[in-house]
Amino acid sequence: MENKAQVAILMGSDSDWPLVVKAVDVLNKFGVCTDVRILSAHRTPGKVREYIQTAEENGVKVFIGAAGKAAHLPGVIASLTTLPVIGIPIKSSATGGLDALLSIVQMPAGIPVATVAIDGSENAALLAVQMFSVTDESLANKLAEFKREMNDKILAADKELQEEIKDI
Ligand code: RP5
Repeated sequence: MENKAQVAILMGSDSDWPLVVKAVDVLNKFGVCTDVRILSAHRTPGKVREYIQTAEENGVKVFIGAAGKAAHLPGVIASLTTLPVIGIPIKSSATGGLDALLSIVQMPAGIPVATVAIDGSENAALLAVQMFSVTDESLANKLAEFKREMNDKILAADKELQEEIKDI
């Protein structure tokens, strides 16, 4: 396990990585350390159980689980820990990711999984950052700056649009 990882990210298959890497990028940008593993609720159930226990012992505070199809990984992680779990439904089949979304979001009472949009890796990472920012002022400041930048970007795009359409 990566030393001092605060967030453990598990994905069910290497085919999920092109989406999951976006979450890793966001967490890196905010200086949040990650441990990233390919472990499957269905194909390597024993290893998932073992990993969750080790991750907790090593100080991980938030889990992110990414999976497609019958996406049980985030729910299984949540069944094995009391730490917050964020699920990313991955679009990987004929149903456009709806299968994964419903598999992740429809958790039974008592075992919550915070579910982001289909392929919503960036938001999963930002949600984890927000959780840490509750007790970390420097992260809270970075998030505020991130939001200011988004705000400015949209306003700049709007200004440009107004210029473009004024003579139509
Ligand atoms: C899930 O099934 C994985 O998370 C992946 O999104 C999907 C397809 O897996 P592969 O067949 O590409 O390994 O378990």
